[in-house]
Amino acid sequence: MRLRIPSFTTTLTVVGLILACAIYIAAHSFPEPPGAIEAGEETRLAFTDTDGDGIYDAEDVCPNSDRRPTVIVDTCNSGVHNQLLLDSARRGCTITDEIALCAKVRNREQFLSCVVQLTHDLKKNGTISEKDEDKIYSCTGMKRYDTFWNDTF
Ligand SMILES: [Ca+2]
Repeated sequence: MRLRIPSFTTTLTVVGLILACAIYIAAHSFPEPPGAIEAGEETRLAFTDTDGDGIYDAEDVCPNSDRRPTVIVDTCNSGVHNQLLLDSARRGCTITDEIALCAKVRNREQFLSCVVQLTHDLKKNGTISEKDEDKIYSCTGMKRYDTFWNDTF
């Protein structure tokens, strides 16, 4: 019996068919995960500014900012200008957004500590003055530091 060696063209065709099958199976084995962003959706997000603060949603840490003109702490109007923050961690958030974020903690102690940290940062980078800080503290029921630890807890 003679062993017949397949021609180069036959080998190439068989390899091609196997490759085509492998590609077809691979393409259909991994369905798109639910909630994946379609290309068109990505483009829409990139150029959408839901809260109209001038920062596109894709780059906005707070795409639905509270843009009322003054800083509101719960129902208290501090009278402090509710500025839009532009540093990378808070880009597109307002001061009111940040205070609302502070409120998402377990207890009042954590809330006040978060507000103190926030106003410290804002005062340090020149966004608010010490007077502004006092007005925000006043809305939280908190007094300046020396009395803060004694009166609040
Ligand atoms: Ca925003």
